[in-house]
Amino acid sequence: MKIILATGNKGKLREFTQMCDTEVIAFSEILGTLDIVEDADTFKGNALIKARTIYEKLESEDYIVISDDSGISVPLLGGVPGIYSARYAGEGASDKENLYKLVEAVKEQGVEKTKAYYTAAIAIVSKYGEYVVHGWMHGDVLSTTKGEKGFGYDPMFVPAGYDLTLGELNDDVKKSISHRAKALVLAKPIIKMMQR
Ligand code: ITT
Repeated sequence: MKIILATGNKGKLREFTQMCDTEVIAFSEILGTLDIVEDADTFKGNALIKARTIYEKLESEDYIVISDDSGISVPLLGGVPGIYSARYAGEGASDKENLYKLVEAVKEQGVEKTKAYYTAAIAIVSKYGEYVVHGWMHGDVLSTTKGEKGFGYDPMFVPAGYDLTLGELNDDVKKSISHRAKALVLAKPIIKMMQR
């Protein structure tokens, strides 16, 4: 069974491709571009919406669809942007616009850094059913950005136990500790079970 990734986010696609031992195909290669309305109020709900939508559109039992709904939460700001991370600076905002809006919000609090965490919900949908697993990465967000690696909010995020941002750290570090990597560890046995 082929694994289809229900994401249009190039950063996620790159990370999944690096972390999966088997081939993963972006849904756009089969279905082209699709606008999926993510109107649930949890990461889990939105991950399920994405995986189910793509699975139904593929109209074949030969696929395992995996999706990722993720975001960053800053407790000092009441948990913002959370599930709204992709549209924090408005509908259709770029990664950079979202990043700089969060940098400004942290700056307005008069601090140089504050606690934050990333959440990832990965949904796995196939003829064998629907599953959702989660992973988290804790650390600090800064009132500035450093480095260009990763994507999204990575240039302002310092993982717990490190002194550099994910924008500065080697890709291998993120692969070993990220919210997405941790959720994928839980997703892999489910995917393997479906492939048997
Ligand atoms: P898909 O729905 O097509 O997968 P998306 O970018 O809209 O793509 P989400 O709705 O899950 O995905 O929004 C996630 C946002 O959270 C993403 O746009 C980033 O801004 C941020 N984010 C999630 N994981 C991240 C990571 O590992 N590093 C940096 N930012 C991340």
